[in-house]
Amino acid sequence: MLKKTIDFLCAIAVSATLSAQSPSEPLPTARQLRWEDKEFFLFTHFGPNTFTDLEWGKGTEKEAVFNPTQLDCRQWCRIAKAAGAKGIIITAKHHDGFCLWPTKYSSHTVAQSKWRDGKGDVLRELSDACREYGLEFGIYLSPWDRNHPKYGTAEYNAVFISMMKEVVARYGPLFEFWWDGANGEGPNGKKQVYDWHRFEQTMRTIAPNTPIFSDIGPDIRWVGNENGIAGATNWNLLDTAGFFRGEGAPPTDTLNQGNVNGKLWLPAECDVSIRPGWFYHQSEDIAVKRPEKLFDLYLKSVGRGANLLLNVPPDRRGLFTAFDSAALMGFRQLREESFRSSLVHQNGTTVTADGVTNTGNVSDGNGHTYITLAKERNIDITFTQPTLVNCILLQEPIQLGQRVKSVGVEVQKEDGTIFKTSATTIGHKRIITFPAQSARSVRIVIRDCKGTPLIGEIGVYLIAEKLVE
Ligand code: FUL
Ligand code: CA
Repeated sequence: MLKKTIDFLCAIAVSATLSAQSPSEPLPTARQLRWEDKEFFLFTHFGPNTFTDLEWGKGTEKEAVFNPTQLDCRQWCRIAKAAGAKGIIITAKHHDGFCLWPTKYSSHTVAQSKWRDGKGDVLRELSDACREYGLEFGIYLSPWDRNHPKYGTAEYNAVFISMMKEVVARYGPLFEFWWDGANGEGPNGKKQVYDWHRFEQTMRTIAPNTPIFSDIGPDIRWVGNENGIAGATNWNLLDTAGFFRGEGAPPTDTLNQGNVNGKLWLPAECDVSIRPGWFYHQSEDIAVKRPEKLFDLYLKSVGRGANLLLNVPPDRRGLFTAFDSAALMGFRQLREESFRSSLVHQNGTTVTADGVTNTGNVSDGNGHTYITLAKERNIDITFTQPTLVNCILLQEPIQLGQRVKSVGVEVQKEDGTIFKTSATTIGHKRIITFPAQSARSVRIVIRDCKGTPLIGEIGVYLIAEKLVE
């Protein structure tokens, strides 16, 4: 509770320095705000499945199967960094129970494998490499464990807690901790009754700044699918009362869209793999998603106010393949080319809104500085000459809550007619694309909003036609 209060006060302090606008609750904590600004990071699934060609290992695999021949986490980081990802989250332990670090609490780990004579530690290597490359480091730890002898008994909860403590102490600080909702049977044929309450308390005590992901948070929610697609309407708000992780989770469309009047701030994370599977399978080398597909997912995740967690699995060498790396570089290039320069910065372009004097706040590249639309709810971007546009980027200053329910875009065309399109929520970011129009001006109209509309950023772009739906 004390922690919640402190986080709340931090969020208020951030907003107070920017303006005296009153917040629209619920608000993100400082822990969530930091996370939301990261937007795009990598997931990586690695373990015995990489070598057995499975997606869900049985837990009976011999430790010797785990034997990458050229493991190099610095190679993963170089590629992640070059792709513009802000961090990497790794499956420290997947459902098969194999631990990528030499834990004291299991005998099914890298220490029992032949890899580096049992002296290897993937988490050590990756966390060090992330720090070296200026990337964030995060951990996925599956509660479901098909190997651990204690799984399916009350004692397993203490094992899981010890593992969490161990990885946080050894490899932290972590920018995200990932709890998978899957809960199947273990070696004794029983399902575990997870002590989520203790798990949560433990994490809050040992890693108060680390946001936790699960179906229903407490900090980050699942988006309801594994396709990387957030709802076209996406509230950072959710009601979780009466729901649980796993089978008792809210309906997937609720997770996908959030609740307009939800009581908790719970932003969505879109987890999706660059390949059909989560783990590496050679047969899927030909099915790596193309840069255009990744860009489309970016529009449907980050461009709908969620974050994108893109899985890139290392192969049996322990390296990202050239297929994945090429796709990531192409993806980076498409984002860069598209969003390099906003036409709002084009010479002579003006931004006007009735009663607003600080319109520079919507084009300073900082989503947290904003303008207040206290009178008219229109913002006009006027060019000195007809300008081709097909993409609008909007942001709300979410430190003061999420407000906009409906937004219109009206392009005053060179021929005097008006092209209209619209979207619903904005939140952290909204990217709207449409067929290119020759514009004299663009009007943003806030049609429906909870309280006074606040707009943090407006970007206007002409992106490659093949990227526009
Ligand atoms: C799911 C797991 O069952 C998959 O194997 C994968 O790890 C995915 C990210 O989460 O619940
Ligand atoms: Ca701004």
